[in-house]
Amino acid sequence: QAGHTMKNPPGERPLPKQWLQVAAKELKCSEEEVMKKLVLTYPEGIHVKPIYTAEDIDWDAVKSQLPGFYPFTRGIHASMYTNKPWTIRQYAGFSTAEESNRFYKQALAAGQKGLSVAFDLATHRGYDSDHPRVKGDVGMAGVAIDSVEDMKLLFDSIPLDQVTVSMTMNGAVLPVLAFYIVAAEEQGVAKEKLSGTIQNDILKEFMVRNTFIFPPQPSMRTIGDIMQYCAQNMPKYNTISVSGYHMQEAGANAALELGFTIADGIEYLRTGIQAGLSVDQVAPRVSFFFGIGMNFYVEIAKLRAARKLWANLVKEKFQPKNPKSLLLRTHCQTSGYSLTEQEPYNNVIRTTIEALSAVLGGTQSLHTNSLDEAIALPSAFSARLARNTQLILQLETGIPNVADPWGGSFMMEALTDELASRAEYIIQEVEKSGGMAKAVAQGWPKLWIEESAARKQARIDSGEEVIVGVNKYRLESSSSDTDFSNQQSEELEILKIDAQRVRDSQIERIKKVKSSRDEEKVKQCLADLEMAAKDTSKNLLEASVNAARARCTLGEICGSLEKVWGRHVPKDDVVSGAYRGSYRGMKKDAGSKQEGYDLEQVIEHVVQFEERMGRRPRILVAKMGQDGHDRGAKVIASGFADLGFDVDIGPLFSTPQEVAKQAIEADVHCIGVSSLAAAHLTLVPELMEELQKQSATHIKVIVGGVIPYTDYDFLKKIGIKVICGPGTRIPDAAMQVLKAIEDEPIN
Ligand code: SCD
Repeated sequence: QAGHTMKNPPGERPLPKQWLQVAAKELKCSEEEVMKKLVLTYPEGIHVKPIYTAEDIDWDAVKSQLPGFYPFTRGIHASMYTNKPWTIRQYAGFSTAEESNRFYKQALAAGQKGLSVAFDLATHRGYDSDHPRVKGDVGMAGVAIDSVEDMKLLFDSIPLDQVTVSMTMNGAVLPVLAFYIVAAEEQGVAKEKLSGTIQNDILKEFMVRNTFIFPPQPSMRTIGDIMQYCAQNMPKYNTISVSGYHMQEAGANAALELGFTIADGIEYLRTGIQAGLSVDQVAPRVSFFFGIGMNFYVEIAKLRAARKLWANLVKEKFQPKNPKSLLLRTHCQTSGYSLTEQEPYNNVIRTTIEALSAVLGGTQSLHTNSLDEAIALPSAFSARLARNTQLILQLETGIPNVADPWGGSFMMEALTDELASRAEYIIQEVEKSGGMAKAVAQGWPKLWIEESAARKQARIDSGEEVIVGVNKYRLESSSSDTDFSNQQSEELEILKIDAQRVRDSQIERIKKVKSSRDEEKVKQCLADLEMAAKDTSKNLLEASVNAARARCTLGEICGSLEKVWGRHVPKDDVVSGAYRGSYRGMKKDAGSKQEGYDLEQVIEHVVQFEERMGRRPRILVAKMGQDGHDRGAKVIASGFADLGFDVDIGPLFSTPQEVAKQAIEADVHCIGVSSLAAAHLTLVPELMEELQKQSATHIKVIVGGVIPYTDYDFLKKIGIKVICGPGTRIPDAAMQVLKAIEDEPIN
């Protein structure tokens, strides 16, 4: 896929002869062996050499580049952080609007500069908190917002003309942005004064994040309408945050993340232009969002390459007049995927290093993850530590005192060019498909990312890619069970949300809102919305703002649009062969965990199982509730399929009853529930009850994902046979499943 090779790319240019001779002596081997040992191949297909020289770069081009100058490789501002540091913008939200508001005010008082709202999954998917499909999701992975009244509470005593707010919302973007505009209006802040960002990036939702509601076409029209409305009414507002972050979280390597994200950006410029705007009305308000993982140099190079690519492509394709149209402004977030459940304090170190990459890469705004995010929602302690990571970088290290300190480094400049060239190849492939909307509809970008994820998992499971404390130098388990619990994780204070209490209080407020509004007005606004959904000459955001003022709820607004557009149902394919193809056999060097199962052992067991039982072990990989994070589910599905399992993958957003029905109909041996959005305590017991009701307790249930240790006992008591936390190797998980199916003791 991304294996495109540049004409003699830097990584393939020969190493200096005199250096090779000395290195061969140091390594006590031949010069060829030096190359074999020290030249590495990264997942992006880039060969990384042990040293770089002036031969690897175009020195004449590099030496004249300055921060603040086209093509902005070195940064979008001339002075960068020497004048103004990046914005510390922590993504947060949980439970009710009141509780999140309290948290935001404390964060601002403790040094945070901008806000970033995490909404719960019910809100993302356009359901009010009283909807039966969202029983387990209300207030769990973000704050519950049902109407403008919730939004007003969320920003109570926070001046929206001074604090910039980012809202991560894509599916239910119309009601949420409308609630925000009306909440500001009722706070006395005119919409012209609002600055901030709405994520509004639906293409990556269809590709990887899955919190869409409507089909692609009306979703793209919505984006055009939002751009149009904001160009007229909210000139300082960023209408989109084109997001690569979720692609990286879903398993994309840096080249894929960069290529697809820039291609998405181009598609959105076209969307704005189609909505009747000029490129200079759209492009300066388009912002970006990248994930920052552990490959230190590559992540810095990625941000430098992103700016250069964007400036070049926008110039070439759209010929803007406003120089601001060429600037790629970005937010970054450290990688959630890189965090481990085992020895969670190591996560502070990982996050610090990733934050450093983002800053050295010249980000405008940054979120640093909390150390406990692989286990549960961040606690007050871990959130403070995460914020302090940025404050220390800004105030204690001297790092902001120099703009683009990596500029002119042979290695960094070569890596920047090579990554840009690989991303450019991907962008060309997208353009050949007719642009990103068409490519996404064809489905291949999603498959490329899933393949990249399966390969990464295989590299981790075989020990080729090291994760300290997980697949190397792992602490001994504190107990004899297989859950690999360890003391550090157990000691962490964990933020618990009382789902029932939050849902009850939201339902109360919905009732109150509905009992005090003008029903005639509500009916009229909802009818107008339906009309706007049909008539493309009407502006959808304008109709939504009117509906928000009349106290229509989020569910009602989305419901009116759904009547016209329907709900999008995703198609699911499982990648095959990538996991097995990338698994190189278990490393058995010092520190490696040697007691896990190797791939061939598990395949052998599966074959024996089939001989004994007359059919292969069959598993249904299920996602329940509104949790669309399906990297784990997809990786398990393709990994298990490569091991010989018969794998069914259930539709996203299923209810426990639907999962039980599908499992019984497909006559599976086992259901593997993947839960990353904290709803397992509500949804898993419901699934167990349903299996009991249907006399299907012979179907074993295993649970994987973000499950706090404190929940293990409860889950085991209700009959969960195996719990696989983050960091569980696929061969080990598969063996546990086989044993559970055969009622053998699991050790
Ligand atoms: C900055 N400024 C400078 C300057 N540096 N002026 C002169 N000299 C310098 N050196 C100016 C800018 O031009 C701007 O002014 C102002 O200072 C603010 O700076 P900014 O750089 O625009 O910073 P900010 O306001 O923070 O905006 C950053 C973005 C914005 C543009 C990137 O879109 C943003 O905040 N994005 C955040 C997105 C986010 O938080 N997403 C969370 C996603 P002017 O305004 O006058 O130009 C979470 C998520 O999805 C999690 C995963 C999941 O849920 O699945």
